[in-house]
Amino acid sequence: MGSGFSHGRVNPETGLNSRLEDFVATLGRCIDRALAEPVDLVLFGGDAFPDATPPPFVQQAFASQFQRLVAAQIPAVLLVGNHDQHAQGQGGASLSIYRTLAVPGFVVGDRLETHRIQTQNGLVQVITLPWLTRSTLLTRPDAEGLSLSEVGQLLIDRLRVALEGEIRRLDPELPTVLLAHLMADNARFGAERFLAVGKGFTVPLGLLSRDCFDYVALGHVHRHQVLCESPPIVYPGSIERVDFSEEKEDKGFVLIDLAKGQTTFEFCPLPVRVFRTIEVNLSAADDPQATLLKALKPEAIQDAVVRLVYHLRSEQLDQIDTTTIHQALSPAHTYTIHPEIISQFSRARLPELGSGTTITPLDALKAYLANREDLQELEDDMLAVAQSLLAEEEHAWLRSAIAAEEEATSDAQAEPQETQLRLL
Ligand SMILES: [Mn+2]
Repeated sequence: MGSGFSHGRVNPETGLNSRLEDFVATLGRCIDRALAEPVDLVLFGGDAFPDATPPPFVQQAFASQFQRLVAAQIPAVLLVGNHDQHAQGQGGASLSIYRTLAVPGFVVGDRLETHRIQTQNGLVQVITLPWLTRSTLLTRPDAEGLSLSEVGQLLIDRLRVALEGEIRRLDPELPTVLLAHLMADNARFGAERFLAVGKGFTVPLGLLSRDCFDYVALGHVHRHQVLCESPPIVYPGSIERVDFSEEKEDKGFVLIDLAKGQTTFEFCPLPVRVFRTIEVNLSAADDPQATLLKALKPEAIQDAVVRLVYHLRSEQLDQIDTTTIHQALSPAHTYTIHPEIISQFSRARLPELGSGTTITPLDALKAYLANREDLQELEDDMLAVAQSLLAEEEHAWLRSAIAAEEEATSDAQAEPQETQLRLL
C-alpha cells in the first residue's frame, strides 16, 4: 500500500492517489470476505508498505481496514517483510506499532517465533519467519574467507537449526502454520528477482515441506503460486498489481480450511484494475495514424492502466497526430505513450533472450556469443572473465552489505551518547 502511484491520478474529491484508493478497496474486499465467513484467523505475509516509514495517510488507510477485524474479534498475524523492516535496530518495522498499541488479537511477526493463538474454533500454532538478512544470521568474522556459495550454505544451515528449535517446541496435537516471508528456491517470479538480488537469500523448499506443518503461508513473491501440495506451500501473491510486470497475473487471496493433516485451500480472485500494454508495429503501415487508432479498442482501454508502445520509421513521425491519440486514450484510468523509432540498421533482438525477465547475465552473454561467429575464438575467455567478474562483484557486495548493516546497528547504539555530547 502506497506503491505504484505513478499508475494512478489524484482523485480531486479526496485528494488521494487513485491507486491508493484501489489498494484500499481491494484490501477492503479481502476483509469483507473474512468477516462474511467469518474466518477464525487472518494471516498477512508481509510487505504492507514500500518502506518502513509510510506517510500517515497510507498507514491510516491500512489500519482502517485491519481495524474491522479487531471490531469483529478476529485475530490477525502481521508478518514483517523486507520492505517493512527498518535498518536501524529491532522493533522499528512499520507494523510494530500494532504490538506497541497492544491491539487486541493482533500479533506482529518480526522474529522467528511460535505464537499460540486462540480462535473461535480452538488453538492454532503459527511460526512467524520474517525476512532474514545475512547479518541476522551471520557476523562479519563468520563470513570471512568464504565463497558466496559457502556463505549461502552457512546461512541455510543456521536457519535450519533455528527452525528446528521452534519445531521441537510445537504441540503435535495442534494445527500448525508456518508464516514466512522469503524467496523459495523453486518460485517463479518477476520483478522480485531484481528486488531481492544480493539483499537476502533463497530458501530450499525442503526446509519448508515438513510434515509438522499443516500449511505454509508465504509472502514476498507477488505472483500467486502453489509450490507444494502436501503440505500446502502457497504464495497468495499480492492483492493488487504494483507495476506492468504483473500485467498478466491473477490477483487474489487464499482461503484456508486448516485441519491437522487434512488442510484444504482455495485461491479467491479479486476484481482488480486491469493493466494493459498495447504494442503496435506501424513501420509497414500505409496509414500509421489509422492503424494506431484501430489498435486502441475502447473496451480494452476503459478504466485500465494503459501503456501504448508503437514502433515506426522516422519518416512516418509527422503522420501521427498525437492529439487524436490522447483523445482515443482518454477512457483509460491512466496511460503512457512510448513511440519507438525503428532504425533500419538495428539488428533484431535474439529470440532466445525472450521478453521475460528471468535470464541471468551469464546466459544472456552465452546467447549473444552464440550468435556472433566473429567472436567464436574469444568465447571461452570471455565467459571465464565474465564469470569471475560476476563472482567478485557479488562477493564485494556481500562484504560491504555486512559492513553497512553492522555500521547501521552501531550507529543506532551510539546515538544517545552523541545527543548528550551535543547537549553539553
Ligand atoms: Mn518482500
